[in-house]
Amino acid sequence: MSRDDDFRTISTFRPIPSLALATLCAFLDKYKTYDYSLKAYDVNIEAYTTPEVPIDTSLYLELLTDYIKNNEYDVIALSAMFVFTTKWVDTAVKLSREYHPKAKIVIGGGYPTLFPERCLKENGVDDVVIGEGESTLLHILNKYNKHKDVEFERKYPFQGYATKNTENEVVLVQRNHSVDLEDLPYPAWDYLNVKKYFKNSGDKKLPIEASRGCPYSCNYCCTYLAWGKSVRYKPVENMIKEIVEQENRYNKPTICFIDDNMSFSKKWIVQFLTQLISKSILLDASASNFCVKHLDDEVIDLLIKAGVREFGVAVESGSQQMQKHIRKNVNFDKVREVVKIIKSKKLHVHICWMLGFPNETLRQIKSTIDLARELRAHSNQFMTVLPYPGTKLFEEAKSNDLLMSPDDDLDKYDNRKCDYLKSDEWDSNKLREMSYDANIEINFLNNPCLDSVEGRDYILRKYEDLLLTLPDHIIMHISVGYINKLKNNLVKYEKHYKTAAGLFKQQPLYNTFKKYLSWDHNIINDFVEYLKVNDKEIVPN
Ligand code: B12
Repeated sequence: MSRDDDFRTISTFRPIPSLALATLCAFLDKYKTYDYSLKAYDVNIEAYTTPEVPIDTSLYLELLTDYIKNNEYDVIALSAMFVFTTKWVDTAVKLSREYHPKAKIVIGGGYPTLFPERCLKENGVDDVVIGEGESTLLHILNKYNKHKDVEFERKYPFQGYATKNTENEVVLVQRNHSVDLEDLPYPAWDYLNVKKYFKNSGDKKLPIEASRGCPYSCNYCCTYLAWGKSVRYKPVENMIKEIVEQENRYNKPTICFIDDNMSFSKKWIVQFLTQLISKSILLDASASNFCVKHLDDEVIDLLIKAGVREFGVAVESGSQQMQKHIRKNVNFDKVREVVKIIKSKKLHVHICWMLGFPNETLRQIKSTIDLARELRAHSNQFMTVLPYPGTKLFEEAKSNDLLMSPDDDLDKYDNRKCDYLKSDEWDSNKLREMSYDANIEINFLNNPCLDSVEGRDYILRKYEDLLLTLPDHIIMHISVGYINKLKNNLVKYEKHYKTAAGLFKQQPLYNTFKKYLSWDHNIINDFVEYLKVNDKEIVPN
């Protein structure tokens, strides 16, 4: 785990296998009419070393060097999801030019979709795929091989890319069609080292997509640039077959639906879930990114019956004004209704929140925390706003001179840091403190799971898992100790309270966690009492 000065910003990045790679390989295998062989390599999943800990990103350089050096190829196709992967694109391009000077380099994914010119001019790739990649990649490979496939071109015109002409000028070709999701073969997971990922990460997650596209215009999101604004679905039968195939091949993996808005079409989701249930296919699934506008009693019921045990809704702000400003326009009464339904059915609800929008006032940030406090979801993610380059929010911040650093340094736009925006009312320290305080209070000290025996057992398992990733999280140790005490498991109670007391000796941990000992909460009071009775002093070394 990379340890920076501040415990609160430790990276817990745990990627899952790349659906882009599996989907692209499957598509090429199915539609290519020129013979070439394919290999895929997912640096993220190769960088897992031990179960339960986040990936070791310091291995990227070694992994990329070994792979590029030791493989022969004519074309290397890079997938770069985030803008801050730009430095790794540079590395891969440099290595490829060094070891395979004749090989072509093509790139696709979120970063090139937003910055095609930059990829050509600064990263030095040969061709860029903008947005949906399947058909365009096939066209580019046909171009490199001087191969013509008239039938394929008729079905999917060669569009959605950027390249350089003979004068070295950038040429952009817009896309005015989308891939028919009915044409997508099942992702070719065999190309990736999925079993090694299961073993090394201790996770068993595989992503799956049912749809592409989102009709909304939330100003912090730019997913519509890749997928368009209309929502397209895979046919229900194909989804079911894909799930069955994955379940059989990988012995019931945890299926993660990655759709931006899976329940947008009530007709589709009801059909899909009803068929799953009627075929007795019980998922072990998580589903994120639901929009409360498209959740109701019937859909939630079906999700539970199909095996979805935990799912996330994105509310983002508790200020109605801010909801309007970010163009999310969620109605809080609808949020309250949905959370109530989910909780009444004993389903775990996770809510995503964003703190620190451009020009957001402290009062508005507090309204967000107040709404989270009121809703008492089982878990909440309080993220400070990352003005993602390419979004309207980024443009707004830039034109209002609110960006902290020059926008051409995409490396800086990593998540978890808070130093992006200027404000008269808050700075990055204040924001980090507010979001961490909200996290400690709402996720730990007032977690609704604490109210019942089953709830406590459930959260105990979660915390024990999380402690493998964050072994120095003092409040988590105190919470685990407290729950064990309620369960009359006194050995474990002592062990975790003792560990918590010991961890306070480390200055950075003391700086982060000491303040919470003055908060008036059952869990804290019990721990403070333990310190008193055992004559333990909290002083850093
Ligand atoms: C799964 C996921 C993650 C996973 C990471 C992925 C993984 N492998 O583990 C996790 C949960 C860790 C994650 C984290 C984050 N994520 Co995320 N995530 C997604 C999500 C939900 C699905 C991605 C996916 O698999 N899509 C399906 C595949 C098929 O699509 P694809 O990857 O885009 O690939 C297609 C094309 O891009 C292209 N393509 C891709 N690669 C290549 C390569 C070549 C050669 C070619 C030709 C084409 C090509 O073709 C593919 C098929 O059409 C997307 C939303 C979405 N619906 O896409 C957000 C999304 C990618 N995430 C986003 C963000 C902002 C983040 C965070 C920064 C959030 C935060 N503030 O913390 C973090 C950053 C993590 C980090 N590194 O620190 C944004 C990215 C914005 C952008 N680039 O436009 C998205 C779009 C969500 C959104 N709506 O804003 N994320």
